[in-house]
Amino acid sequence: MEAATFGSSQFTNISGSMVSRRSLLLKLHRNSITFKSPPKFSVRASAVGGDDSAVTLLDYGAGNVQSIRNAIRYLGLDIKDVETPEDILNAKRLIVPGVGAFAAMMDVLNNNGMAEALCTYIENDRPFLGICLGLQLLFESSEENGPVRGLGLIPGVVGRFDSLNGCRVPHIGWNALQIKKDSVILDDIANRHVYFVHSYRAVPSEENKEWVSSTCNYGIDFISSVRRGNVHAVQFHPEKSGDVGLSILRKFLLPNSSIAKKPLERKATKLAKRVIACLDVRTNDNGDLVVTKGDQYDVREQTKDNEVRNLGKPVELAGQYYLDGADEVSFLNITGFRDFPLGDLPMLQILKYTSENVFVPLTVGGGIRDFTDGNGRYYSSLEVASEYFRSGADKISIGSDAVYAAEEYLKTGVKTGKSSLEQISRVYGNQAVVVSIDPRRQYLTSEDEVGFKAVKLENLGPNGEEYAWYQCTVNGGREGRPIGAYELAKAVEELGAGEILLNCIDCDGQGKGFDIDLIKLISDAVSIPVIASSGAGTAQHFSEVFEKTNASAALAAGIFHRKEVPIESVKEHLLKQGIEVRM
Ligand code: 1PR
Repeated sequence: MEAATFGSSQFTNISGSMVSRRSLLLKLHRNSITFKSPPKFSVRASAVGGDDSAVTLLDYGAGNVQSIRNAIRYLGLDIKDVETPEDILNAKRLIVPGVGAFAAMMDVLNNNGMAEALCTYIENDRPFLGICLGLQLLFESSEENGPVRGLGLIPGVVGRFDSLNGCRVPHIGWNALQIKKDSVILDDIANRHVYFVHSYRAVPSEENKEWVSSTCNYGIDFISSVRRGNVHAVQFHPEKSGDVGLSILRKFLLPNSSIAKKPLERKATKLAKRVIACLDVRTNDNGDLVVTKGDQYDVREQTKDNEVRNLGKPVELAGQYYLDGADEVSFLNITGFRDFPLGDLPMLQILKYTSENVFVPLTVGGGIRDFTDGNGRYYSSLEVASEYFRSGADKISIGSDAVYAAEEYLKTGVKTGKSSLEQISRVYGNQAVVVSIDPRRQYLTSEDEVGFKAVKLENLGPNGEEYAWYQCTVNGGREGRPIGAYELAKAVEELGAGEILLNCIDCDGQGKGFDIDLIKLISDAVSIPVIASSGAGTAQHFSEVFEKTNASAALAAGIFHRKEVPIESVKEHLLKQGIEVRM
């Protein structure tokens, strides 16, 4: 089926009649909605190429677009960044990736005359691919910090997912598409999982149905892609959707290239549980950055020399886990709390090299906080995080600094907006901020012995204790703090965390299974996704954590590094247990 093209500036409006874009925009200007002015935002506008091998990229400067750059280069194409509206009008193929906040993006596009150029480019049916916010901007408006007006090319308002219907927000992970019409770039994708990370979505309606090429279900059916003629936009991230995503990009960028089809064994039907490989990274005594792994956070060998355990090279291992089917890869710079991360250039290089070949989400953590160096130069945590994003990270993870921020918040009841967590999630969106919790079990004989939330244990403590609370620690487990994991998780959700990485010092490296009591406690307490971590020793431990708790993902380190249980076997086991995973 060939989709209709639109060489003229005719659009279907909310009531179903055809109007010109200009009159639709005028209507929006006059209608009763009060649109908030988008906040001011400092911009780095970048631009595209004139020759056929170059792709024009609109980087409006508010988010991490390194991943899409890497994917385009991986496919053998050059990138020319948009610097002026004319660059948009002259583009042969234009990609508008979008991460960050809707208002900030529209502010930039409106102030630079890019919005008008984009409308003209799209009206002329020129090859366009919008990604995530790049899809949302086509709609009339978004409720994100708004309402804020969009380009108004597609009828509909972008609204927030509702966590009240049992779905965790943000929607993070690999979900399945229902193809609604021939979309050219999505051929063969119907049965495969693709990677989403967003809190806002547009919904299909009578008014926009001629645009909708696929939907996805997450509590409700929302629009996962649109297509009209040469204009495409997707809510998911093809640049982070592994080989499936690369084939989507290839079809858009190189429409005449032939693509080898991977035989399909299983059909994707819903949001998959994620399996994450984690690499704890630190400098060893020879000064090399290595992947290490501790037992209850002790990463030194029990030998005379007491050296840091060396389990391999970070870039190589991450690349291998990608090929093995890891749904995400996390790097934790475990001595980041005492070193200055921006002085840690090897870590930034690891991210840079890894992201050139690994097309699933990359998270990096360790040492994200405000910092003043030896010369008195102050770096905000936002600068530190931005450097990680520029080097290829998709999410950053905050440990110690989030504990201090939560303690302060619980003490004063005031959100200052100044913590690293708040600053980074405000600019990059909460889906880009993970809080990593390092709790240690503290046994109790009765539930109300301390002022922190306690759980009744499945297995009694060493002295027959029936209860425990989970004390948060900082600096890699070295210091216990007066706050429980439950209290911390709820506080950081309010402060803007998009996801929780839930470690457990008692279980770390033990291979005896995840701490089900802890993971159940936290995953029931918050409505953001929770990643279960620490203690995986067998594939069965993964099915146990997904069957007994509401964890969205499970992470392991030691068993993958020591090649005891391959990622593929974990996934095959989960499938046999009826748990949906990405294959
Ligand atoms: O506090 O913001 O600088 O962040 C430091 C980060 O480094 C935190 O995320 C913290 O969890 C991590 N970290 C600090 N010290 C250690 C250590 O091991 N000495 N690693 C450490 C934490 C936990 C997981 C591990 C799982 C799975 N390691 O990363 O990978 O427990 O292991 P397993 O499957 O082998 O059981 P900041």
